[in-house]
Amino acid sequence: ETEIPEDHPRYASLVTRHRIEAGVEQGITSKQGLIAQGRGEAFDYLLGERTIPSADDAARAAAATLLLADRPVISVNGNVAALAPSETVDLAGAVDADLEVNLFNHTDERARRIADHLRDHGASEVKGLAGDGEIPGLDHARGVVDADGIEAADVVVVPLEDGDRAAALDAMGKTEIVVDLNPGSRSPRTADVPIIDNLLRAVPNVTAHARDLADATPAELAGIASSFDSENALDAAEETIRGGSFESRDDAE
Ligand code: PTJ
Repeated sequence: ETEIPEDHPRYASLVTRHRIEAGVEQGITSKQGLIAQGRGEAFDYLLGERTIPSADDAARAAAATLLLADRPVISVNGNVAALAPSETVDLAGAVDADLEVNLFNHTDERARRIADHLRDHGASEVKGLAGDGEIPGLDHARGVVDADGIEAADVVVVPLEDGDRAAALDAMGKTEIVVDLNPGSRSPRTADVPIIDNLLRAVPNVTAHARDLADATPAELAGIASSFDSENALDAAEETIRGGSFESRDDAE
């Protein structure tokens, strides 16, 4: 384990890279996951590596949507498992959602390792190993899910989802919550609730909002969910990226 000094200006970014590397070494994260992380980091840099106000609003809307759901499922891929296993298990507990391993580049081996990894971080049940359901409209390997998991879900959290699958889930009528740092990506553009933020900040933030809303009435939750405007959230993130100046980013490399 490499020691990274906490006062290093790029501490969070270096820890994240280390986790993704370790994920690849443990057979949890795909090599493609390294590339995805690099892409995400570039957008995070442009956003100022912080949760912008519109992303916080989205996290609150996501929490309300999850608390109102009948059968919420959080989809976990190799990047999510490596970066935020405990945080993802905590979110599932806070909103009473199922966890399902769902991989873009599926192998049984990696799916099993991810399920074990989540259990090591406190998950009691992990779905995604049965593969007895499908997302219609995708080729077989990409569309396999659990019949009593994502197939039956009304609300799905798909952090870092591929655009085709986000569209196919949308066509199934799912309410989708997507976490993605790129506001131009197809998956957040398809989502009912796009959270343009780093997964590492977004997942615990949704959990914090869910805890804060634990005593809210269904009417209050519905009000929060319906007043959220996904177009505005995407526009706000894009404006932040386009309008930011490098000088205001105090940790420029
Ligand atoms: O484990 P698998 O097989 O399911 O594969 C997972 C990846 C992520 C490799 C796969 O889904 C993939 O190739 O994704 P893409 O098409 O590269 O898209 C990844 C998206 O996630 C990009 O839009 C990135 O900007 C974004 N992203 C990367 N890291 C983060 C992120 N968004 C939020 N937080 C991050 N840490």
